[in-house]
Amino acid sequence: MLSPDQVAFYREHGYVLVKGLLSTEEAAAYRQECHALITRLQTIRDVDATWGSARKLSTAAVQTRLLHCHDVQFYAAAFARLIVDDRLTSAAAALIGGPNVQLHHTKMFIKPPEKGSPFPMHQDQPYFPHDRHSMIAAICHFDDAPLEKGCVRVVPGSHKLGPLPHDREGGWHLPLDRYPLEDAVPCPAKAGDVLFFSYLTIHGSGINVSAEARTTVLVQMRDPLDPPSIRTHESRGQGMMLRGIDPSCCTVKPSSEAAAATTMGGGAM
Ligand SMILES: O=C(O)CCC(=O)C(=O)O
Repeated sequence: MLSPDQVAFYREHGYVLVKGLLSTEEAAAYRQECHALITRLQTIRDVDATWGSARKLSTAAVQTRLLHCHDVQFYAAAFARLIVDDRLTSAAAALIGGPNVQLHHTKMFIKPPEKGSPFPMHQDQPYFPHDRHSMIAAICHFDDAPLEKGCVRVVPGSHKLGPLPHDREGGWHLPLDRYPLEDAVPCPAKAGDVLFFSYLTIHGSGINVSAEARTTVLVQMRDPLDPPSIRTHESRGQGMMLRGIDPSCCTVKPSSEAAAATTMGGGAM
């Protein structure tokens, strides 16, 4: 469980880095799962997810890469255990501010050594807007992420600005000249640390120029009573309850469409 100080820090700054949420042994085991998964996937498809806009942040002549997989819990059971881990979901519940935590999606990122792609500064909100802005991300670190590995950077307090206009080209991002990565606060992390932040918190990350990969899984979660404002970014597994219950299934009289979705295990997207 998070301390009241950690929750207060999150409310004020829009993020909180929870040290040692996982043990170093657990982090090492998840790291192995991630690298084994990407090795399997690379044999069948292109796994690079570098944003078009990120290319503009690369100063080196070398083309950066970002190895990626969405919804990792469908690929290895270890990740299914991670997303219902009581330590993760109790922290998420404290930050969301209710007893219930619902999955939106997960994504694994491996920033390869020496050329791991950056993320331009952005809010996550434009990707999947929700009415009440309860959405949070938890970035689980499976190896150390110092500054030179392209650790996540945040703009403290930016969650209070509400949704900001973003450029859409090359991935939703804030204007590169007005939001330089270097101006944001770096959040260097150790293996086992988890960085939580609001989907309104401006964040990004630099290039991994170190000799080691940076390995993370991001879990995006919300209050089940916070409906999506538009139908977008839907994915397999969305709506799964990670903690508590989904009260929305019993609060409205189901229309025939909603009843059909419930029967198919669809639930709220
Ligand atoms: O993992 C990172 O460095 C940042 C990820 C991120 O910003 C995102 O997925 O929205």
